[in-house]
Amino acid sequence: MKLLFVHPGPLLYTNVFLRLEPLGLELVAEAARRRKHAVRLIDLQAESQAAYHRMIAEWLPDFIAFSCNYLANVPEIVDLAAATKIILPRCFICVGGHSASFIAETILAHGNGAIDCVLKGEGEANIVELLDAVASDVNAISKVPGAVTPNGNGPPPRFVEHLDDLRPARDLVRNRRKYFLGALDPCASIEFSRGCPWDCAFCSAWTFYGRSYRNLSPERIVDDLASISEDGIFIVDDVAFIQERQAFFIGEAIARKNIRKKYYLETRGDVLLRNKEAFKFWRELGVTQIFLGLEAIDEEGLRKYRKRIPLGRNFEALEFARSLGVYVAINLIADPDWDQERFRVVRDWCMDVPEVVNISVNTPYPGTETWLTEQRRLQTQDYRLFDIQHAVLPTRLPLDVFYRELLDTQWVLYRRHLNWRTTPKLARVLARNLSRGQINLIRGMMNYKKVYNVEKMLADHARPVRYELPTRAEPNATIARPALYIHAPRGRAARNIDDSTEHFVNETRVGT
Ligand code: B12
Ligand code: SF4
Repeated sequence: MKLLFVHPGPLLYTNVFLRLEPLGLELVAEAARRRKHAVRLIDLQAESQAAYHRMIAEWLPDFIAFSCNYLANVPEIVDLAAATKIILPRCFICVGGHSASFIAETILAHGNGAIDCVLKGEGEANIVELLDAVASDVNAISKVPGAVTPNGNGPPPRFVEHLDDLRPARDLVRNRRKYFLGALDPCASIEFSRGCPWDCAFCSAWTFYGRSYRNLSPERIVDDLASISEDGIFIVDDVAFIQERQAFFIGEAIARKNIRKKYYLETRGDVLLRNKEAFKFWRELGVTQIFLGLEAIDEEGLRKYRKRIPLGRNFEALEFARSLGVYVAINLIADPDWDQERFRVVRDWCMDVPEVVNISVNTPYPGTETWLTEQRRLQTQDYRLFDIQHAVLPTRLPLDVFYRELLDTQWVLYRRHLNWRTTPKLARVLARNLSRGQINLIRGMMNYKKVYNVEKMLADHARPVRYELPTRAEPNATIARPALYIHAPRGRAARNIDDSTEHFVNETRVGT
């Protein structure tokens, strides 16, 4: 069959700070290609919808698979599926990915016949069986693990047996130079591990993977890394280097091969402090940027987001990250409940620390525990606003004042850190990128005021809404924790970490 894999268009961030290769979709596409199908991939973060329409009209695919990791992309995917079904009524249309897995039935309903199947969970493990069914036995489609179809649902999705077995189909992406992550321009993505053993209330990374944690082998990682031509590498792991030993194994294998790259990674403050030697080693190997999810700068905030890291430890982690001499970015979560005084305190704090501070807005997502308690408070059910830059919960301040405070804070920070006139290091990086023909970050910076703009944010809220995220109306609706999981939890055995790390996780997690 002719298969087309599609990543939807950019969200707000992508227009300024980063655009990353669709790694998950590349893996699913590779699993399908191994079965000798003709496979193409189009990434609408980097190409236009017109290019998509041209491609389907010329190539006439038999099967189209959309990747829906982000809730905000749901309307775009539903509209594309509907438009495609009119042109290619016999084409089988499937949607998969992180967010689609949590709202599979709803996506089918929005599609109104245009979407034939939502395939939940890890795509590599289940796509092949789906393709076999589509090609030869339509009655088998609804029995494929993870499949949700108008004719019924298959058994729970299966896990990939060995993460080492597949390499992402990086060659299918048409313009790799479009991918960048801040100063790392161009930048490729790589996975060292999958899943997360913690269970933060606002996050669905752990519910998707059933609180499992698996590693890729150092050999597989080095093999993949050696094939990547980009200098910049984004390590997509939710929490990088949870286990010091594993961090050393991978690092030593990379050093032996003499691979030189610049890495960006995301981790937790307590992991950074626990595995200091590993992070020092990785600094030598080329880590240039670390993203720390502090989430809050006060104890009350940390409790609210159920991150059991004492504030003092977080600040200690920050000190340590600074001592590494890497570029540190911090994430804080702005609560819609914030008033002007709270914004002022945060602004002052941000101006006192040398790090780049990223401020996102507290947003409940399906698949999280927060969703269970907060969904009834939503002031909008417009998918497009669920990008953690818009406020979907009621704000204490009038909405326009909230956005003005938020955007003023972001602007102050942006000007301080991303001003090439006052930051000579940045000017050098931009000049170097420019000399190699890489202008993604420069272009993003020029977009800043158009993207982060109060009038535009308010206009986003005023758009007519065609697809609404359904919520449960009962005021005290409770769902048992296991109902949140996409991949069924298999306990300790599914976490490939040593006992001391398991113990450390248990001490720092909050769940039951
Ligand atoms: C890397 C990452 C990013 C990258 C994006 C990479 C990219 N281009 O896809 C960056 C840093 C840009 C990013 C940004 C954001 N992210 Co993000 N991100 C992640 C993260 C940590 C890992 C994703 C990843 O690459 N995993 C590795 C690959 C191999 O897995 P995968 O992509 O999930 O693909 C697998 C399955 O999903 C499935 N699959 C995927 N596509 C398809 C398609 C088909 C047809 C099928 C069958 C299966 C399938 O199979 C794949 C292989 O197993 C996830 C958390 C997580 N663990 O999933 C959050 C996550 C997806 N992000 C999240 C959010 C909120 C965001 C942001 C809105 C805010 C933010 N700052 O984090 C922005 C907006 C994104 C944008 N487009 O502008 C939320 C999603 C919430 C939601 N329900 O919408 C997540 C779940 C994190 C969380 N804390 O809850 N993100
Ligand atoms: S540590 Fe918490 S926020 Fe981070 S990925 Fe794990 S569960 Fe999500």
